[in-house]
Amino acid sequence: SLPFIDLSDPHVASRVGHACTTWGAFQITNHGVPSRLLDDMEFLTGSLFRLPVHRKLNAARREDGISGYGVARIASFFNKQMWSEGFTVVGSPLDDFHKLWPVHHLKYCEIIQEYEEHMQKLAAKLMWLALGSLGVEEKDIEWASPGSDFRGAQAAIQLNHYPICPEPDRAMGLPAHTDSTLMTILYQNNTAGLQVYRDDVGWVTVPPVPGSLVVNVGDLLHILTNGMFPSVLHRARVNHLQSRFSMAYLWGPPSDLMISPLPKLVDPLHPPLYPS
Ligand code: AKG
Repeated sequence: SLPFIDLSDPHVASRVGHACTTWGAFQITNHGVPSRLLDDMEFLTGSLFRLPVHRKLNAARREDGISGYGVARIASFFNKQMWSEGFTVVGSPLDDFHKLWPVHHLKYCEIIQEYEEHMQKLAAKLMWLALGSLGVEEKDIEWASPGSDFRGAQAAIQLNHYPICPEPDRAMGLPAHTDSTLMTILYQNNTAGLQVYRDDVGWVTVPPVPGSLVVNVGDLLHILTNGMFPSVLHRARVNHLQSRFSMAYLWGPPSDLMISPLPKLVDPLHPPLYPS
């Protein structure tokens, strides 16, 4: 099954490195994100998707928009029906949230902001654990600043809702895809649905463990590590008993930065798999 890593484990760096190399994904506990905040996020997500459709459409994603209500952005890559609805937050959700909840929007903005702050720190920490396991240091990454932060990193929060589906075997919540991020940190509520793929074992369900988070290697980290870390193929299944929510923190580099294999991870035995 997918590696389950306690971030307070003294061998955490090698565990994260091993999970990134073998699966491109893992689950974490003791990650420092308060469970009260995860509950708040779940509450926010539930309240959002339970709004009447006409209210949700007030905050609909415009055709070229990256934020707002509508099918997940990745949807445009797929020509398949998806049994889900999504809402993407990029930057301040104030305008959209005001349209959704004319009265309570400020409270929800605060929750999102607090979540974003925790996720940003956690993403940087996981990134250093993962890259550190390959011997990569701060000086090897131009956009890393002292103190281990990543300058100008871009993030989005993708909220997903998978309603009860009468014929779950004939539908998919989200079809198989890899994330185009550096890293994705996902919180799933207590309904199973997420599956990850590995060639030798096929599709594996990632069981929801209360309070834990799932971390996925995205395409850009795959490129940055010159293929050392695979970006994990994953999908979300639906079921006929319970609806399901998930909250993905999509984390990437500054949007104008070109990502190529780190010179440190390129040598005659490991020629660059991608152009620099
Ligand atoms: C995504 O938002 O890209 C996901 O893959 C979500 C997966 C899930 O809902 O478990």
